Amino acid sequence: VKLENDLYKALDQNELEIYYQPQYNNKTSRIVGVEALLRWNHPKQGMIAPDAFIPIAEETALIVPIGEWVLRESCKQLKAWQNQGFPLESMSVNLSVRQFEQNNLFTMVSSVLSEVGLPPEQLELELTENLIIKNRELTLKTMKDLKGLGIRIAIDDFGTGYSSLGYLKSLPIDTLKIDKSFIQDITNDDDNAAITDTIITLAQNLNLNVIAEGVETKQHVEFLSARDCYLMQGYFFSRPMKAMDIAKQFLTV
Ligand code: G
Ligand code: G
Ligand code: MN
Ligand code: NA
Repeated sequence: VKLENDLYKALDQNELEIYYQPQYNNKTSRIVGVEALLRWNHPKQGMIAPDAFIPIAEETALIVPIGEWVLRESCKQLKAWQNQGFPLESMSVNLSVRQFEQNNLFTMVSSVLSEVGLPPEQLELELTENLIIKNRELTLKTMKDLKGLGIRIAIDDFGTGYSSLGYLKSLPIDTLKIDKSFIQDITNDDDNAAITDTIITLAQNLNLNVIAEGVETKQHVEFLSARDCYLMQGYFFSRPMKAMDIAKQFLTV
């Protein structure tokens, strides 16, 4: 209850902060985009990870104003980096179930994009499989509306949910993000290697982009490269960082 009360004030008191994690194209050795990852700088408890407060934000519906703030701030940040000459092409933003179910989601996203002046195709919204199986009709309609704007849609944590392949095929999806739990063990665990292999092949056959998450070692990079999965995100390349640190580290003038 205490954390919940504090969360009501967090946005107004500027305690929320967005970290950004680079997404690499290992073929061109360039960062193509970043994922926005929310952090809560709690005045007493210090930095709180999203796993500890996103569920509370969902239950209380605070995720709605917080999510809108994340979207606006991250789109503005991408625009700012581009204006500084940093050739990033994409911002990935996580969307939770509660947000996805808001009937003004389309209006909210389109007004943020026009307010910021960001081309819609530079925004990728990450949804989880669990969200898309909740209400099939609403999911399809909402996704089609969003796609109509020109934005891209990624399925996050792919492989950990329960959606069927036939259903996935019917949705306007651009990208599969391979869950980090599969990547973490690919070099020791034959099952995880097989699953990762299968997801990459699935994406390639369905003409979807595929990005591996949780890429931590050179072995991971080699495994993925050998299978032509060249989009990667993980500690091997960079941890999620403050916007300023991203610029310091990667903005070459
Ligand atoms: O950054 P970290 O690895 O701790 O993130 C943990 C989880 O929190 C991830 O599943 C991520 O999708 C989720 N998350 C991070 N930022 C946001 C956000 O802005 N909105 C939502 N809905 N989830 C987020
Ligand atoms: O949105 P999603 O659930 O995919 O969130 C990604 C999470 O994974 C974030 O909490 C981020 O901090 C974390 N993460 C990013 N790269 C790595 C990595 O290489 N290893 C591990 N263990 N976690 C990572
Ligand atoms: Mn994500
Ligand atoms: Na993920």
